[in-house]
Amino acid sequence: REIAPGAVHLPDWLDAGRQRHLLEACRGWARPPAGLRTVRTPGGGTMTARQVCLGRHWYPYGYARTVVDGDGSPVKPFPGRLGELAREAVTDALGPGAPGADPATVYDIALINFYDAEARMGMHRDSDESCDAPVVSLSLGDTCVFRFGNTESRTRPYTDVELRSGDLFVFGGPSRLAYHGVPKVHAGTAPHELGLTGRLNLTLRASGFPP
Ligand code: MD5
Ligand code: FE
Repeated sequence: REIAPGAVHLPDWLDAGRQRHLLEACRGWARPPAGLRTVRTPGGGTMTARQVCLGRHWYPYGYARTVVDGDGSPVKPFPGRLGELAREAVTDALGPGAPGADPATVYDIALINFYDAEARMGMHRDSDESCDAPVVSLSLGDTCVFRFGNTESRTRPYTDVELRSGDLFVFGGPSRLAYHGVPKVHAGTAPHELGLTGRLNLTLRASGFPP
């Protein structure tokens, strides 16, 4: 389950009840104002996964307090219980002494990506935060192929991992700035009782920004 130094995959970390609960919360956050939006890239393209943010609004390539590229509304607050969930995740994946498991690390941003059957995410690095605490990733719904690469380039070597509903992935240490992407979503593989068509991924991040 250690895919690379600092990159730990814990399959089936959320039980069915916690998955349902988290999905319901995400559906609420996805509603306007400051709800789900299509991300437009500076080159004139659009991202195929649609996104909603809590705490701070991510747009290529920075963070804002309002939905600067959408309805202009203030971003929904980052709920304290997501901070507790992040600490629990880092502790389970990397141990109680790991950076990010301590109360001094403030998790304050959630990015939630909704993928339909055709959605993809190209190889990229997450480098818009000012804090090197681990990123916590939770997956719900359809299984995807997650491509975990290297810190030098978007190309090989990389490792493909299947992320399923309920899986936790924690990216810390030397893996924090690795290239990664989602080349494929396997449509129709979500647990039937969850009631989700497609895939949802929630990432929890510590920005390192002043409050
Ligand atoms: C997803 N999301 O499945 C992925 C999972 C994103 C994003 O990539 O930016 O919203 S989170 C993957 C991630 C985050 C930080 C570091 C690394 C992977 N990594 O070092 O591989 O929607
Ligand atoms: Fe990313």
